Amino acid sequence: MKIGFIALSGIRCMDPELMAAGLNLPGFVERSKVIASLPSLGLLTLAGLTPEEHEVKYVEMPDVDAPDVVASLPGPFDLAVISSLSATIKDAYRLAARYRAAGSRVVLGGLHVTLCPEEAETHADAIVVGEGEPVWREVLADFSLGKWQRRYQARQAFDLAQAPMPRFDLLQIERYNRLTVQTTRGCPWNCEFCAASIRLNPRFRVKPVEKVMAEIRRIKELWAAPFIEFADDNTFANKRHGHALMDALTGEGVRWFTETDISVAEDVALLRKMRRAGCAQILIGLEDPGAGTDGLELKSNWKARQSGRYLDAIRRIQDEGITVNGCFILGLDGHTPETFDRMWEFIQRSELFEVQITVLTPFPGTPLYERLGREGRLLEPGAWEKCTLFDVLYRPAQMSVEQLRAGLLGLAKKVYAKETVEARQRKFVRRKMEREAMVS
Ligand code: B12
Repeated sequence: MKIGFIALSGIRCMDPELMAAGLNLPGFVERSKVIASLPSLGLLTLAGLTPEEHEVKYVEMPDVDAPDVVASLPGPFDLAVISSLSATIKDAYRLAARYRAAGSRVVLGGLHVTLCPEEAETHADAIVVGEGEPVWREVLADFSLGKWQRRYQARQAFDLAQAPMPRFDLLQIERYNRLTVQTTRGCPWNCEFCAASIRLNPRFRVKPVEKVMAEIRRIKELWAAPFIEFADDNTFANKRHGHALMDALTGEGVRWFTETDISVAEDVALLRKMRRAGCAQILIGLEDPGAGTDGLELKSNWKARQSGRYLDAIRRIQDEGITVNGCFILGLDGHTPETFDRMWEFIQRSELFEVQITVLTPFPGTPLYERLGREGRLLEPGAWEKCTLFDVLYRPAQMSVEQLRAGLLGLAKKVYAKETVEARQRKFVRRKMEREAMVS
């Protein structure tokens, strides 16, 4: 078969005022420029599992309604394979309809399809719920024979020791300024709002270090000194794996960025290894530096138990020369119109190198979505295109929707003002120089 792996790329925000304020991704235009071009690792992974008898192509599609796409769909393909996030699912459905009208079969999978399978099923020949690897060869074999199921779903969590090599070679490498590699899947915590890989499968797993290194070396064959983003939810949740990974990465000449939790601050030896192994920055979901985190993490209220230590933990990480991108969520149930000033004061005191502020987002299929639904607080159920982390989709507990929007915008203008950003970054550099002077 001729198979097209189609990624709906780019970033989204539906609120024009926020968009104009440059809030269209983690709050800062620079990072949005950097990461907006990341490829779909899910599709590259499935391409890596696709038997050689098939002809495969990877297509990035930033705008499914662009005149050139409408005039001439990339292809023709016997099978169009489309990945889904909530914000772009309606684009995916329109595209699927066009491919089907043109005679291609369409398979849909990914996070949104997993969270809303009944809806997705009406837009495709087949859907895959959950992780793709365990069922992908069966899907292809069935389509090759012309007899497939409407829905495929893995029975158990995929063993990352069996992970295929993603087909990085299908990419036009020069289009990208970083590439993704996955080192872990899932997260040991269960935050009410989380719409990432714990929704594909709740089990936290690590990929064997030698597999990760093989992927990195494969990338280096295509791009000598790459910048890598680990497509993980919590890279250092398993400290033993983290240490082993850092030992293996040291000396590879790779710079990288990742997401993890605040517990890295407790392991200074790991932080030192991370720095030596090329860590450029870590992103940490702090969510709120105070009482706002209460009840957020559903297993053991872990985040609420950490939040009192944030200042010290940030200092400890940054003192090891690793910059922290601290992420805060606005609109939690404990938040009032006064919260924005409290956040601002904390951000200033924290000396965080980078900051990301987003609005609480009820992604479908999350415990948060269920709860807000039960409480009658969802404003536009089904407006998946607004699941961008910047658009307000629910009625906050202690303020109006407009107060939340205005508070987000006001805080963003302060946090991302050129002089504030520069001052934050200067502080990091100054402290680094002071430390180095003390050592020498
Ligand atoms: C890298 C990344 C991006 C990249 C690349 C996105 C892409 N095309 O994959 C970029 C920067 C473009 C991006 C953009 C956005 N992102 Co993003 N991103 C991530 C990140 C950090 C990693 C995703 C990843 O690579 N996972 C690893 C791969 C292997 O997993 P996977 O893609 O899910 O694929 C597996 C399965 O889902 C399945 N599968 C996937 N697709 C298909 C298709 C078929 C046919 C089949 C059979 C199986 C299958 O098989 C794969 C292997 O098991 C996650 C957060 C995280 N830490 O996970 C957020 C995340 C996915 N992003 C998110 C969001 C909100 C966005 C944006 C809306 C932000 C914005 N405001 O613009 C945009 C929308 C992009 C778009 N155009 O659709 C949310 C999505 C939540 C949701 N349920 O929808 C996440 C979870 C972050 C969060 N804070 O919640 N993102």
